[in-house]
Amino acid sequence: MKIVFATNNQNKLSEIRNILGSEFEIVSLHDIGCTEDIPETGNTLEENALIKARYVYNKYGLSCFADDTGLEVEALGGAPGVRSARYDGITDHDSEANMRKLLRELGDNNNRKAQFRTVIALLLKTSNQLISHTFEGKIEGHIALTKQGTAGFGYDPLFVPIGYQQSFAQLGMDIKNQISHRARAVKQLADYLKQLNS
Ligand code: ITT
Repeated sequence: MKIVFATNNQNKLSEIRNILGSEFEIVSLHDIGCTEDIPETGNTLEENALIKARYVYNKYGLSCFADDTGLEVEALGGAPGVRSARYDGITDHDSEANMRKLLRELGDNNNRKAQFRTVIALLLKTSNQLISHTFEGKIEGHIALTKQGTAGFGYDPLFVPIGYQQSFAQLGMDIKNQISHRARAVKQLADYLKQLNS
């Protein structure tokens, strides 16, 4: 099955291709000639995932899915959450600046509990209808005192998943892709698509 993954984030793309395997042909925005930065104007992860999927479906008429992910830190009332990409408030997608701000905001707070949450919105074109569905995956953990490791992307050097002593950036892609928020949401997406196909 061929389906567009509406993302400009190459790290997400390779994670999802790796998790879904060869049964699905995942085409990127770049592959369909979409170079726009789709505005994420929603107030929730769900809204933003749907905005991105709808943008591609309306413009290209192709089945697609989009993922919006947030890091939710308990002591910060769930921030950065839906604002994870632009948490430092100055530049979009500057992971180093975002991580510096997160460590600054948390200071020496003992409550470092956090979770990553991914919402995937799917818009699937069938012969007679448009199917819309969302899937959610999360993983709990905590925010380390300092950055650890170099693998992964975004906040991975700061996030230690529950049951582990190392950050996602130390654990590496193979372990992250077995347990992560995105892996859990993608597993539901894959099960749903397989059951539709059968
Ligand atoms: P899209 O093109 O898919 O929108 P994006 O990078 O804007 O890509 P999100 O809005 O979903 O992605 O994610 C917000 C930020 O959260 C993102 O820029 C990363 O810094 C961070 N992030 C997302 N998924 C992550 C993960 O698995 N591990 C660490 N950080 C992550």
